[in-house]
Amino acid sequence: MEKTFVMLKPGVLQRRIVGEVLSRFERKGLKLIALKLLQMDTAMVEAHYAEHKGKDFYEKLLAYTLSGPVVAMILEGEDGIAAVRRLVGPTDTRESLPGTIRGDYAYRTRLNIVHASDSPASAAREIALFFKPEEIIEWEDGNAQWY
Ligand code: FUP
Repeated sequence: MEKTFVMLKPGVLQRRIVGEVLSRFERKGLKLIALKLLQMDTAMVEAHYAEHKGKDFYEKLLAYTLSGPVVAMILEGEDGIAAVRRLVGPTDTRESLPGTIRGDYAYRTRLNIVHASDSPASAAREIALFFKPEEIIEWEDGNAQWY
């Protein structure tokens, strides 16, 4: 089982589609083990997007991410990181096909609706940035016995 971090960006709250987007992950069968609504501050957004510092889209990405609350979560599943990235679709919204979350809900790359960890190292870093260990609840999956 692999844990991955997902963040619904401020546009999801603005559009009142938190439930819809969250249900995409649930319906696929991923297990939700941590969830919170939060308003990030500049230091936290800078830490989260440190790899993009200096790029032409960085300042706008920061401003957008700070523009309202986000919903942060940890999802768990077999090959969870890749499974979630497949559901989310490519970063560039011109390439994200209908059926993926970005393909269905996002027109612009800058406003691409969700963030999802892209590697085990990013998942570990992002989970630690957003959640304390006691906020993660490892509940029993009743379907696991049938895998
Ligand atoms: P992802 O891992 O799919 O979230 O993508 P990146 O980490 O490469 O990019 C993070 C965010 O930067 C994207 F969600 C949107 C923004 N971005 C742009 O605005 N323009 C770009 O060309 C690339 C990324």
